[in-house]
Amino acid sequence: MRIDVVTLFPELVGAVAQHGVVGRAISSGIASLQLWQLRDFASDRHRTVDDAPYGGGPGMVLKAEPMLAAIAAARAASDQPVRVAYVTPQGRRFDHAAAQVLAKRPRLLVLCGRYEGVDERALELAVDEEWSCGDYVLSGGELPAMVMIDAIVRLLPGALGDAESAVQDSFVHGLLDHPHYTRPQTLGGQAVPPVLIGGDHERVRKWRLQQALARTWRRRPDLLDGLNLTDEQQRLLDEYRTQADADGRCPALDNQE
Ligand code: 9WO
Repeated sequence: MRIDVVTLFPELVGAVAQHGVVGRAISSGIASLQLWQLRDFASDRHRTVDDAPYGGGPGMVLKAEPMLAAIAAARAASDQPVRVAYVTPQGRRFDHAAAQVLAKRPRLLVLCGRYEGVDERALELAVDEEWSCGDYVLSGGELPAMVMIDAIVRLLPGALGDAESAVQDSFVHGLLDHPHYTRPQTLGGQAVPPVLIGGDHERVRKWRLQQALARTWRRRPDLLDGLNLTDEQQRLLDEYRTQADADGRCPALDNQE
């Protein structure tokens, strides 16, 4: 997969390609990341990319022409067609399902805004889709672009080793992850759940699945609404809820507001 990013801070976005799973995927050729400095597409000798907003008010707006020129250059750098994505709180929520859809494409071109945003006419002319990583305002689109790149690239075939791929399974369920433990066996008076010590892989699998269901039910019941639980999952969740009713509250698993 080829990913192009238009940004005023290519070194910031490039950091995602220098570490860990994404770093390895890019050095091994599974993905490539091409960064386009928006300022290189300014046409005046001061390399101006922003201007005051029509209608007044504070801050600056990124000019349309440099953005459109950068998009044209990035688009033309490969023969394959590409969809242009803008990262903005006004976009569709970028979640794991969206990452799976985008990971099937051969190319993606991401635009990062700064200041108060991009001239709306550039977005209307060139943008095919808008993505939001969450309901907050940042100082620019670079961090959400990096979030998308990380989530997408790790899904590409061969990006994860066997051990890491197994971890992926819990998200494929659409559930929150189960808890994890490593040595020592007791810490601060807290023992590792005994089922994890016994070596019964089937009991471990069921316990982890039940923990994932319990956490999702406690913390993100909205995620369960979108799922069709298997008979086994429904049974494990019912069993947990029956026990939870008997035991009373479980603050550690509750949503912290
Ligand atoms: C600024 C602003 C000020 C008052 C009220 C609402 C406001 N929205 C913005 C705004 O969206 N500024 C953007 C900053 C301009 C373009 C890039 N910026 C950005 C992208 N901030 N946050 C994102 C973003 C993108 C994707 N997912 C989450 C946040």
